[in-house]
Amino acid sequence: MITGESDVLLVIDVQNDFCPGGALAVPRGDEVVPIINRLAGRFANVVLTQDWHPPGHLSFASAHPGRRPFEMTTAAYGPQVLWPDHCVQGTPGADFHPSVTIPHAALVLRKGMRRTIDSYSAFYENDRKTPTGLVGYLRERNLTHIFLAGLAFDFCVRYSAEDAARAGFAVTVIEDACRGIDMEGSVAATHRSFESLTIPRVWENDFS
Ligand code: VGL
Ligand code: ZN
Repeated sequence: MITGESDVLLVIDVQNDFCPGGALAVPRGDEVVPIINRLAGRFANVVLTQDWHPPGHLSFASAHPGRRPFEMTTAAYGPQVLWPDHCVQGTPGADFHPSVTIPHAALVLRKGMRRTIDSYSAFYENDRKTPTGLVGYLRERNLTHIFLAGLAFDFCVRYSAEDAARAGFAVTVIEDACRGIDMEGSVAATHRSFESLTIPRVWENDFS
């Protein structure tokens, strides 16, 4: 694979809180950093996302008295996992991993800012209705093929890939540039979903 002008690398949530030592650490999440740095060098177009929650966000177990992280709750829009407090706006945990080096990234898209709606996807929040604006940005820039990398494979990468495919973009997930949380079979469910949407999975070695 050789990347072209209409390709974009969409790097999902490579933030301290999703790396070992962070509040919602993805196992071996930091391993994606050097891979993503190398991949980014192959793309003229790179967009980074940043999970960016206000204190007391509805996805935080701490905002629900008596509830524990990784339990489910019911939000106005449906089921919602309760997480440890993570990626709180302006805190070190919300910063990108310090080794992320992508100076030519054109856009940092923040998501999950609304206190009462979580947002896994880079395109639509968890109510599945509130857009982040990323579809419009990519369309206006004629970026038609989205390559996904980052954290977590089975949450924010998964939802972003699904929404991108449904919005009509060509979508490819770079498997070794992602790591998953794997809650109750969520990694296997992600593979099944990508298969049914015919979203291809590739590896860094497939790029030349
Ligand atoms: C994510 C859970 C909560 C992610 C974000 O980036 O995958 N997961 N917030
Ligand atoms: Zn979050």
